[in-house]
Amino acid sequence: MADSGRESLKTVSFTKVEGVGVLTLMRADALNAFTTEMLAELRQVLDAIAHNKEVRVLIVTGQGRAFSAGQDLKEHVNTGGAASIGSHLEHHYNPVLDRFYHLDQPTIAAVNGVAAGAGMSLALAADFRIAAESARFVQAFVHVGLVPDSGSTYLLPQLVGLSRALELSLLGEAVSASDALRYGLVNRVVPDADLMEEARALAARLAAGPPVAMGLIKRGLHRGPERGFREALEYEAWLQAVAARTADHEEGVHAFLEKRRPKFQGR
Ligand code: T3D
Repeated sequence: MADSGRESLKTVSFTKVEGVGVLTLMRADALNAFTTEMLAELRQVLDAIAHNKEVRVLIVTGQGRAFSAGQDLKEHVNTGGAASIGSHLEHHYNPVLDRFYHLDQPTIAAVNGVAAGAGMSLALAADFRIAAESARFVQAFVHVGLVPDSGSTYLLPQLVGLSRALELSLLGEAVSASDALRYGLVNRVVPDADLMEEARALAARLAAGPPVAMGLIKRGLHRGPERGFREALEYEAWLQAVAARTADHEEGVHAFLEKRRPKFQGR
């Protein structure tokens, strides 16, 4: 993969080292705002990653001083796209967010700067968020007369609670990295200069984990809140049956008994 077609990518870049993929939004001049072209390239790369077991963990970050400013509002003005925003979301944003959120691999948003609108939604859809001290989070939608999209209505209340989600969405105020940590929006805040090093260190830990079980853990926790307790118990039993059939489960048990670190193979 994921390297396939890489040479033709213009608005994002993808690299992979020792099982850790790094997907970088590359429109620094426009604060990495999403254009239709960028969304298509994100979809292309994420589709490839989803089928590439060599990518054990994915880090998403932005080039320059922003993570992403959300939809490129200049593209809307230039193309008159505002008339069909619903359809634009369905065809261009939703497949990207859906793919990213449902990747079996653990994902980390390394939020290097401002994350606004759908840019914030993308960060929320990651499994981990590490924020640089200078990062900010803005539910900017309300400022342009729109509603939160790209998964924010689903993910934001889960992360910060309904009351805070309403406050952030209705006021659209920028949330500092330290407040984001206090609200439970991010997992940790690190000095700007250390962001990628910290993200890679976390990714390396995750890359050593059992990939099949981690994918199943994500499925269980994603679906848990949508199910009643009885259904959750049944789903857990099904997920556990799948995990228990893997060689990695056997390896984990042997490693424990032999008092050594497990070496997981992803099968
Ligand atoms: O399908 C659909 O289309 C609907 C999907 C909607 C999803 C959405 O994401 S809607 C929300 C869109 N995003 C926004 O409304 C955010 C707009 N930007 C801002 O509020 C601020 O720029 C930021 C809070 C992100 C950063 O503020 P600051 O002070 O650090 O930077 P700035 O000076 O405002 O912006 C710097 C430049 O980036 C500036 O260009 P210039 O004047 O230097 O030529 C600015 O216009 C440009 N820029 C920032 N955000 C966008 C943008 N250009 C295009 N689109 C943007 N979203």
